[in-house]
Amino acid sequence: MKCLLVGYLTADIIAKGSTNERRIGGGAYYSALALAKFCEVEILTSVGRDFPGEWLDGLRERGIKVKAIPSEKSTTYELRYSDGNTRTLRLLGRAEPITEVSPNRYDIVVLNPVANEIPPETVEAFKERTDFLVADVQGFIRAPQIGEVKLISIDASFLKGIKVLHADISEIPYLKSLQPKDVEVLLASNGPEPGRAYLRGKEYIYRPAKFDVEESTGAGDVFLASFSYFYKSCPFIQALKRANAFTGLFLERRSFDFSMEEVDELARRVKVEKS
Ligand code: INS
Repeated sequence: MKCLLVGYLTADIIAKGSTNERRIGGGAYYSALALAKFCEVEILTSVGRDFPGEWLDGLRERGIKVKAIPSEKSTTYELRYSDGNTRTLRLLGRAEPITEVSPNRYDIVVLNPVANEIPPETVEAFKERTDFLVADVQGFIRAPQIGEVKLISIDASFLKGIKVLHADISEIPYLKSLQPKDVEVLLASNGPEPGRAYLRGKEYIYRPAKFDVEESTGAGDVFLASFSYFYKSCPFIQALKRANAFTGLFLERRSFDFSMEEVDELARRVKVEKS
């Protein structure tokens, strides 16, 4: 299966207490790693000359192809955690917007912007490149200014008709002109707390299995990508349970070194009910 991820690869400065760690990140990065367990994966991004070559080599070593639009700067975020699931975000630098569209067709295209890098026209163009377009809301509603991240309301009607849309529950009010029934599946997650999922507008509540985590970077990105992959081949509720389990195992280990047997075993502990 051929998948394309679109969005910035970032330099993340992860601040916990008095410690700072600098590492590769971005919604496209975490979604790509999740999909690379099952699929052939490409990333369309934009990074600056300062972006560490070994980070890109690390992706290529996992078989992930990277097409990077050259840029003056790279996108850099500071993520300051006050506990495993609570953080504040500061944008420190931003690369060029992604206005290029790949000529090829893909089985899945995941649009996962983090700093307003994907304009609505690019979304429209990608509707022609796949029958399975999925997106994360996060980077569509962040103002692209440097400094503490501020969310902005958008006319989200350009997202109508896509297969899967993911948002944090707190992001939903920023989406104007878009109802749950306007996309096939809407996933509204709430960290470790029960989330809501809508299938063609019909609401379900899911209860993830709980883990104590040190940080939750990439959780939504892994949830969206793994749900999309599972939903391509299994029914909605099973895909939802598996994606919750897959994300839980990733957060517990901060790696993708686990088997589908482990995913399926944990998936049995995820509860989904119609609301
Ligand atoms: C992280 C991660 C998060 C996103 C952050 C990014 O690496 O991808 O999902 O919200 O902006 O820096």
